[in-house]
Amino acid sequence: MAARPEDQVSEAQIAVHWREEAYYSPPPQFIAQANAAYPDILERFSEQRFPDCFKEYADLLTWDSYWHTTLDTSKPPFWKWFVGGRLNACYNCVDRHLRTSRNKAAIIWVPEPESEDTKAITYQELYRQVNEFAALLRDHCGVKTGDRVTFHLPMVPELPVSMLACARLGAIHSEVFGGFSGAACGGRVADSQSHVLVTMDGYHRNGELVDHKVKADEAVETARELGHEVDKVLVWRRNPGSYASQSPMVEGRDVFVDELLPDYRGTVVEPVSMPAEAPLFLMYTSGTTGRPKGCQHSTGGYLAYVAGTSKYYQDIHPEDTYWCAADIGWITGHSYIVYGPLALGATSVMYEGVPTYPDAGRVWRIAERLGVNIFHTAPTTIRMLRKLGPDEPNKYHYHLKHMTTVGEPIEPEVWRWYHDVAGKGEAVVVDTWWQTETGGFLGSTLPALQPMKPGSCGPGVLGIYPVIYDEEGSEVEAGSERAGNICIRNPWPGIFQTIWGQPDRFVQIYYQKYCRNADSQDWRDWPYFAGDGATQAADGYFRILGRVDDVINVAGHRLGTKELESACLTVDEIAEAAAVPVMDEVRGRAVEMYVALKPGVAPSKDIEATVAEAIVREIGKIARPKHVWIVADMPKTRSGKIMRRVIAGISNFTDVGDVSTLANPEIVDDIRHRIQSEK
Ligand code: 6R9
Repeated sequence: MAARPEDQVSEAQIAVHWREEAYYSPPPQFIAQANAAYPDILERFSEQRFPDCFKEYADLLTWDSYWHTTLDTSKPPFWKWFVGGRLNACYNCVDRHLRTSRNKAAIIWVPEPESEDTKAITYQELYRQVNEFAALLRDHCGVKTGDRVTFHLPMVPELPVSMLACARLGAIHSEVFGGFSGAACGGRVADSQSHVLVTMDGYHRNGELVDHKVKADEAVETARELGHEVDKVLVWRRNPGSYASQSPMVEGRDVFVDELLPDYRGTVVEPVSMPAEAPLFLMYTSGTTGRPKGCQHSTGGYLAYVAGTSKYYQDIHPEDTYWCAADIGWITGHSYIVYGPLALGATSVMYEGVPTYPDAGRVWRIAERLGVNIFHTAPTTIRMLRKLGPDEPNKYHYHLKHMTTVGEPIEPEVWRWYHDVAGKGEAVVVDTWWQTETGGFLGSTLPALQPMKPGSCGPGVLGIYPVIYDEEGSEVEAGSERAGNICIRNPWPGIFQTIWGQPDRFVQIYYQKYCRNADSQDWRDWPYFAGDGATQAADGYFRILGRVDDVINVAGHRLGTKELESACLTVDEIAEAAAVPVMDEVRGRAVEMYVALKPGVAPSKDIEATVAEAIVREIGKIARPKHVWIVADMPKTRSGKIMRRVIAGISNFTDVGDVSTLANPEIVDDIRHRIQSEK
């Protein structure tokens, strides 16, 4: 990637630079029981021990045959881990725990209506369900090893069951976040060439029973427009026997899973022994162009990495009740609700609905009732709970030993509420920085060994060696207060393998910018470019400032400016559109859309509303803009590129920089007056 183009918008540009240098120590009770309690672990993962240090993570798994090469770098940057090794991810997450933990809860599911019973699914029960669904996928749908299967499932136990069933067959699952629109799902179905789509009729959220199956129909339609046919739509029912959707079942295409499953009762499907480098799943994320990127994760390296980081960073022990309150539709849920905890044989809690319905005490009530002692969530949830129910935690009797935050920068004052009030001052807090692409954590404190510093994620995690480069590729020194692009110097087992079907784009986006020698097979010449701005303090701790590319992180969800803009352009009246990030008290950042109308079209509130609706239709509710501004024109370069960075500056009342080289500098003041009078 070339130096940042002028027309790119950057979250780091609007980041608030807090200077927080206070340290917090982990409570002694935590240290006494921690999985990583002795500093020798830092030695075991020192740079001199790379890449063999990661064998320690791989040894947490059960292998059908061992690898002969820990890291193969012969085709950079397509790294291969544990080459020659074979294993099955489902076997590792389910079967192997039966011997000791058959009757232990693997998953505890809390449905949204509080009147509905919480469900505990034992490892034995999970084994049965996964086998039966795997048999159905194989025998009814013809799913084979290597096929892709798309899920558009909400937070129900059927989602991990479906994931593990695919893993059992060696099929590649691709879960699309349930809140995404049918159109967004269809685009991903077509990109991954999935012939089977797994969905659910409906689910509970915020007091409503949401009709979800209708989105599957849209998804199939969108995929068809893109030239791809879906053969089968498998519909789980939220309440077997009754149907929660208005959408008609399509003869020959749609089937109710609960009607077919009895045919497979008791069927056992042999787990397929997969090469370590076989893809386990795809997870789509937004990029700098309209086309989402299907991040392809491996079986052996990924599973080893999430098992290892779950053990040392989440500090999961067999007796813990661990709750990661993320959605499985995001990488956090894949790695730290399903694969990491289950690989360790832990009990993983998942819930339906939202943290604030029926009230802001819900989360703490669940923690009390289930005896949750490890809790994982995102700053956006913490901000919301702090705003809506600042004293709620005091009303409930629960004791957390460990809390995590992930997904966005957390402000020091929000961190303190999380630590002091939500955690009652008893828990260690880890701020984990990482990405869909990276499979697992990149930056965090090792909870018993490294003190916490609010607002900083900490140093690189075990075996990860981050560095900050400036635009020219020179290292930015720790303690210099200068911001730059955070990169990772070395490969690690959890790193994604490629962008599905777009290997050139993979190299270009993540490695080209700082590659020192394209002919080199030495990993040292291929730093990973994360796309985040960061600073590093003198103590080595990193502070993440936000994305430096055209990605806006709203409430921890990545949205591409190009996706938002092309959604706007589906509205007839719109000639041009620009999406920019603005600071938001609860969601961290929000999106504002700037649109210019086609000649002769008069501005109106109706058009603003239509634009917002178009975005919800094309992407999903999470992308709904905070504001749609209709402007006379966009600030543009002489070559006609929209200067989003200038608009973001105006919108956030920050410096817009030198605008004298614009083709239309007068528009800057014009837009500024407009915004200032209305904001
Ligand atoms: C796991 C996940 C990745 C982007 C990432 C960065 C931001 C994630 C963060 C954080 C500050 C943290 N991010 N964790 N920023 N502090 N602890 O969130 O993946 O959805 O792909 O988002 O989120 O900007 O580049 P993903």
